[in-house]
Amino acid sequence: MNIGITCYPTFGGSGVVATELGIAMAHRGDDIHFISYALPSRLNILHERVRFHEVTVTPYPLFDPYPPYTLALATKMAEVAVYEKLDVLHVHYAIPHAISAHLAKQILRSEHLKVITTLHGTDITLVGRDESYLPITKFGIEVSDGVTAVSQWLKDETAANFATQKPIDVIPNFVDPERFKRHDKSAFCHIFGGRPDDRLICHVSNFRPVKRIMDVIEVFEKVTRVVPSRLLMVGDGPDRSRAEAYCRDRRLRDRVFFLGNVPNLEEIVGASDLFLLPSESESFGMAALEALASEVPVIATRAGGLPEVVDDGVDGYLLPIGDIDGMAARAIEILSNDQLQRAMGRRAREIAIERFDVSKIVPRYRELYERVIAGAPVG
Ligand code: GMT
Repeated sequence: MNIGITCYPTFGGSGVVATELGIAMAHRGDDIHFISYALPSRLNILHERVRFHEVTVTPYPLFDPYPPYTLALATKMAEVAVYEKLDVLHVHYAIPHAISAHLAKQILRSEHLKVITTLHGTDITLVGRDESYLPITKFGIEVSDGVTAVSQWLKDETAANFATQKPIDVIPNFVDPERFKRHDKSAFCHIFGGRPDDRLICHVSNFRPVKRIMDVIEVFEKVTRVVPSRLLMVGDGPDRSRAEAYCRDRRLRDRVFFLGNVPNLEEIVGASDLFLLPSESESFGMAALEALASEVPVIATRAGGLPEVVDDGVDGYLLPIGDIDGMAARAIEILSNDQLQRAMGRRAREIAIERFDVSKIVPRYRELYERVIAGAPVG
């Protein structure tokens, strides 16, 4: 099958899922064409069946300050669809990608090309709910030939907030357990100036307000008073400066490390003893799944789709949003009991493999493509 994939190429869960999906499908024999304004950040392999098509927006004084990316993307999608004989355009994140894909179909007047839209979360819960985007998001969903959501929670939110009857397939995110697995932590304790038995706590996100990274720091502050530990903050984004300033003021700089968007994410996550994800909302929580697959228990909030990923009391704990004391108490409970930490970690990996192994989830997308192409009912 010839498949076009469009996503946001920068760091972020939807781009990660789109890229990993494309790579996995190429390994299974499909031809994959990524179409975006930059090379997706996780697209770091050379594969004969993977191509990248860059979208450039021709500058023109009248376009300042709003260059029409949506239109340039639609034009590139139509061009690639013709020359590469695409069967499917699979867009990740509804806005503006679903609209560009619909336009590409219109440009080509094509019945052959099918558009699949995968909803990831903030495209529905934040951006899509904004009045200025709601009607166009709803339109993008309704004109797609197939729609998927990464959790049941997101499917329900979409139906409720957009008052749409559009059938939506729930296909959860996935993880490659060969890549995300336990790693030796001894080297990391040394790098971060700790002792070998110090605990490593990890957080990975885009440091946007929805991630509540100040909660991560406050939980850590309480934990480190009881259990000697280091906090590894992976990622970057708008709340980083505030969090770093707080750590400087509270003299936490020797224990909290802001690492940025590291290339060796799996080593850092896999060397950690605990993962914190205290988000306000999370349609799925890809970072939590990668931690679980790496045998790292997760403490997260009971928000959005997180209960579909983390089993409360089994491979981590779920607490109310903003419950710093509760999260700190659970973190101390796990980190001061080796046996509990290891048992939760082992169960975490088993569950991640049972439910979210790449080899189980990717075929579900492939089946959806086939159903849509055959004109069979979806959802
Ligand atoms: O987490 C973000 O803010 C980035 C966002 C994205 O679209 O890149 O992530 C969303 O999609 C991920 C992949 O499906 C999910 O794992 C995240 O839970 C979801 N983020 C939110 O719902 C806040």
